[in-house]
Amino acid sequence: MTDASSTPAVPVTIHRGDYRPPDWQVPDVALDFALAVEATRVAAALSVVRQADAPTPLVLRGDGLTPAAVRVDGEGWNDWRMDGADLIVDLGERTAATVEIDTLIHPASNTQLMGLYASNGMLCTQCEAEGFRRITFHPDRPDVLSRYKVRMEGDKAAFPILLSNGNCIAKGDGAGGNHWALWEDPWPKPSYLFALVAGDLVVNRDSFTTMSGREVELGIWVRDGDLDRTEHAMQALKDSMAWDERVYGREYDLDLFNIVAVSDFNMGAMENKGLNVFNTRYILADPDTATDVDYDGVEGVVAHEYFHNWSGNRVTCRDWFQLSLKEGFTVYRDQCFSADMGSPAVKRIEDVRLLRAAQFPEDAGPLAHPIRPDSFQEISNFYTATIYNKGAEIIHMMATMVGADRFRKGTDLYFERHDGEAATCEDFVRAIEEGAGIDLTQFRLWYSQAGTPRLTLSLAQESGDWALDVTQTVPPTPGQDDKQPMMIPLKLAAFAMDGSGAALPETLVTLTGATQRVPLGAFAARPALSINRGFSAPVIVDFARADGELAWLAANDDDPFARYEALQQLMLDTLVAAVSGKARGSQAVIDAIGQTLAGAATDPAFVAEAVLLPSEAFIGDQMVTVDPGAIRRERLALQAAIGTALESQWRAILAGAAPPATDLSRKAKGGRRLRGVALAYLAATAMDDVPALAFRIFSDADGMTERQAALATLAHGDSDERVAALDIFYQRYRDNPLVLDKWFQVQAWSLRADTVDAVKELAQHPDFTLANPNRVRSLYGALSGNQAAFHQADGAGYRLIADLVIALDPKNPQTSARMIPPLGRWKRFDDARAAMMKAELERILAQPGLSRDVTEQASKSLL
Ligand code: 0A1
Ligand code: ZN
Repeated sequence: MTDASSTPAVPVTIHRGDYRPPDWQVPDVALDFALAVEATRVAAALSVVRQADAPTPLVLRGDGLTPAAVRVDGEGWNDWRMDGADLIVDLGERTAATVEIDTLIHPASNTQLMGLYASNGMLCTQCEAEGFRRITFHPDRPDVLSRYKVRMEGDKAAFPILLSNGNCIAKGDGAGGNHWALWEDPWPKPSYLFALVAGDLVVNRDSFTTMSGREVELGIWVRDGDLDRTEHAMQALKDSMAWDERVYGREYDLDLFNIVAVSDFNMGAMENKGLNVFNTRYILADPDTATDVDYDGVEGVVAHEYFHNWSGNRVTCRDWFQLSLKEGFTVYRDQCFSADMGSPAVKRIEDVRLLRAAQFPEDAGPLAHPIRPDSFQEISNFYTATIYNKGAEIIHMMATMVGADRFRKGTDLYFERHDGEAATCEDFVRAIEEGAGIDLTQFRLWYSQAGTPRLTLSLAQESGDWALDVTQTVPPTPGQDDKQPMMIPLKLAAFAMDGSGAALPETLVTLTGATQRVPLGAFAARPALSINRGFSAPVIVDFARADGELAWLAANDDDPFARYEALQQLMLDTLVAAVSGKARGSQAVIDAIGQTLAGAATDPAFVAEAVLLPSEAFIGDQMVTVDPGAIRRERLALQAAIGTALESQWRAILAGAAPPATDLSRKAKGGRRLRGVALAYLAATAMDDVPALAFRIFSDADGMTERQAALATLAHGDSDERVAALDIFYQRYRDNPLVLDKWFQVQAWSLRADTVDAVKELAQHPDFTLANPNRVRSLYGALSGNQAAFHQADGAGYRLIADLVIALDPKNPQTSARMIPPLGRWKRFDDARAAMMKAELERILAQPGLSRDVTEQASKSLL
């Protein structure tokens, strides 16, 4: 039996404009847990203080709870009632009271993984956004901040380690093989930052001395056997702590910082005060089992959660409409950190690629919403690429406009002014405005208008001088038909291609009008324009440029991001022409890639990114009606042409030895990445020796980056080596869940024509389970990211995803709802596909007892 039924499907829409400050504050919370996997008793004592002028009942939110007892100021209390899932306590004329409530919860049957749940025998919590109300009755809104004292007691053998937020202030043995611990967190916090962990864990201990000389004890807690895979996370934690001091002047504020890794987790990780809880995927890494991408993921997520201590915890959100206040800013901070730790250009390319893959489609579809939404039904559905990644771009633009020093003045003011408060996006903008000295009146539209602005550019000549004409439009999105022009910081430069050296050096132009003319200066002939350098604004640029101009920029632009963009645009133009039957030859692309490869020895990481073909999905995004089959065919054809034409260069890249897997330097990682790209280009050709070559790389690999790249390449094909490699990989890693996820994933990513059937079969594999979100994502998430497979003409891909949504919803609505958006892109496809996609959404909605999460996503996806 599962308990998802506690989430009602009645679609109630919550509006940002309806915000009212809480009637009651809760300065102190004392929790007492009698822990057991099947049933845990929770005794809560809330000190409540009335904020409203007139008597008003205390509303405590609950989800699936029944109060076993209610006491007020120590006395049994009968003046309470249930209102749906919530508890209403009438406190009469009182302005303050202590309200005690006992509840009984069932961690083992909590398959939603929200609230207190069991994972691999251990107990852990996830409270953001509204999980605390599944543990005990509470206002459970982020503008109610409390000091927490947590006592927990449980079987010492089952739960030798007992952790919560803050510091452990007492512990001891209890009766019947029990032991207990008392934790206290001195910092007032909202309930979504509460955490508790109890289990059989081992720790990697270290310490960090803060800038004011305080010693902080660090602990990363994992299951026995995983300890030797925690070192990278520990290093990332220490690097993050030092970085936040250096770059933002922010110091850690407790004597203890714990991280716990759990294998069943809906998201990446959670920033609970002093006790971060992580998906194992973002903690565990060693060269044998983790790729370089995995290593970077660990570093980035550890940093992200750590940075939340200031941007999120010390200054939290007033309400969930302000989610991007903490998430956009924190993503921006972790992006800058990772850029500083590695290659800024490569990091920017990766971030922009992710934005275009995940956020641009969201902004162009039925689920589009501003980074500060106006309404929602289920807040879990709003942990989106828009809130996170577009939110980060909005902060990035502010930082670009004012420069690093003034931006720091703005953030200093923000932290100083709002420390200990639950703030709004408006508070942040005002602090930047005042601290950095800039007028952001028009810029605020980025918070309220959804949709990706589109800039249409053309060059004009005015008596020897050149100028750029810019028109901006913001497309209509659900509920927002008419848009106003935005304030857009656009970095540009212009170069003479004639060897004269004439140039307009990098300039930051702030667009404010619907049309604008930007003077470029005198050039003897049409200059090459380097536009949106460093991706200074999250916009789409329409600008027709000749292949020669793009090739020139790809080779000569002084901004590496702009070089990358020019080559990508050249590839994209070539591919879009081919898909629309207007083939124009691949020579320009081949020459530009050939030239870029000349820099492979100096900066292999950049070169590897630059020579990658745009994804099938991104090619589709350029078309009025996406033709998945033609896109796959033409992309593979271009890949094969490049593979053949530059064969000797690809083979030269693969000829040398791979850098040792233990070498995690920028150069070594780049070298491995480029080898993976070279192998993929060769594999696209029909050259006979490629399967054997890939198998040799697979077998000789001393680490997971090379091994996975070779396996993924083989998985696309039809060779005996494919079968052998998949089998060897499975046998070797069948006991390692994170690596087994990769085994599922490479098969679901496959370019083979039978991938949908393969996924269907893999879902029956004994190692497949719906209980683990990582496993679900590794199979089904990979399939819906595989454009030609998901959009297979007979609709089998759609059916498979809809079947999954229906099967998973009763167990884990949050993870189920996250699988829906790909089905909502039906407007972008031909009528036959659109009809099948809509039919699947309707079939989902016809299920009885559907969760609020899935109901909201599926019904909005049909609009
Ligand atoms: N605040 C976390 C993300 C997060 C949100 C909801 C969760 O519930 C399952 C878990 C994590 C972050 O930004 O990392
Ligand atoms: Zn976050």
